[in-house]
Amino acid sequence: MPFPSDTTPDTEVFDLIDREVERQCTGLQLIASENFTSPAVMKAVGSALTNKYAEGYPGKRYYGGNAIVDEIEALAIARVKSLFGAEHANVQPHSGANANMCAYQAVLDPGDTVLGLSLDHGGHLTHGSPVNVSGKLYHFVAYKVTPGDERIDMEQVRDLAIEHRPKLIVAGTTSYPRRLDPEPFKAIADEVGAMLMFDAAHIAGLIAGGVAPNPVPYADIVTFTTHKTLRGPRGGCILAKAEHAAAIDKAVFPGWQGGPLEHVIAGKAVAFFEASQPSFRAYAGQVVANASALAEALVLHGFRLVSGGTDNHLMVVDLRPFDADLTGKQAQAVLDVAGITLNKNTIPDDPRSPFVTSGVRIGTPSVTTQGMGAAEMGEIAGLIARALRQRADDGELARVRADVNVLCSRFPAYS
Ligand code: DSN
Repeated sequence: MPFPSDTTPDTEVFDLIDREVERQCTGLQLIASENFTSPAVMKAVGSALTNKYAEGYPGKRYYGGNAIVDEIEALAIARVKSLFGAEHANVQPHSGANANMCAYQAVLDPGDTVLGLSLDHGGHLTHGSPVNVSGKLYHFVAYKVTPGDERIDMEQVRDLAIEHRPKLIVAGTTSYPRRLDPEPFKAIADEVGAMLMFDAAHIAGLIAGGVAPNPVPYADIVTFTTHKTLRGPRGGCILAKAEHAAAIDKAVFPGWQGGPLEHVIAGKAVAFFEASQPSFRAYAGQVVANASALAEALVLHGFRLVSGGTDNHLMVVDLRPFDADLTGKQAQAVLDVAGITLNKNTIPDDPRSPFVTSGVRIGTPSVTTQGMGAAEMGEIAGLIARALRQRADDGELARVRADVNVLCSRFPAYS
């Protein structure tokens, strides 16, 4: 039987997709957690694998017809274990948040004590925010960055660990611009008899590319998303020491999830292959170099950077020295008009609410995928400063928008 859309194409949805592709390709994508995934990854995600139910794991499924799907999932598992040097991998989590909750379920009981980085100091909702299920199910104690250098306060982590004796310490960030070293976390975890979980969502691609330290040798469990610096499809992944393998797999299925998204798992397998290629190391290095270049250029335009700069793919910009009246919310809206997409972000101890904020977060994974380099980072800083300084002038915002178009047309994300 023909499909209805064979004769009556769904122009409504596909016109919207075309418009979104145009938005992505004609504007600057500076959200630190986004990227342009490859056509090969998108081909896998758009494949007939979406038709298949495969509850269970390779060789142990609850449905028939999974011989090929088993090979695909086994390939994804083998590739990611090899990429990060892990003993065990589960590639089924639908997202980073799911991966984290599954990891907790695998090794914690409700009410157990856990240390995690405070959300407004660069942590994640699933690191114990009171509005998230992680904060409701477990007794999270938050550590912070220091008021002085705005870097994670390892003395405080140790003091809190000694005081609260957590069962698990979570290292990991979503808006932290500095190198996250797993070794000192492991030393503290060992000192208090805690397990260590490392949430590498943001930096998985930097780790795979050899420009950030690999937490796998140190952590009991490493979780990450596959769509940020790693440049794969939207999804999550868990790596673990062999001793946690059975508990992790049980927590993912049947604990938290039902049928795995095998089309996305195929996309993950493609992304793991791509991340193992020499060119990906060059990419990861350029992401970091571009972030440094952009950070330096922003400082020259009068912005203050949280912690004074960046070691990774992102920076958090305190807008107040540039313009005391400018909020992160306004900056995000103004820059949207100018074709520059980024997100408002709290700065440590932000006096404004998380919905308003005094800062923005900027990342370089997407523009680096497009092939931009240090010269373009200088241009981008100038465009951001121009738009924000003259935000009341619609004509100037339109001129910035036109300049953004020209810049992006020189670096097409997709041919
Ligand atoms: N939404 C992700 C980010 O932007 O960092 C975290 O989940």
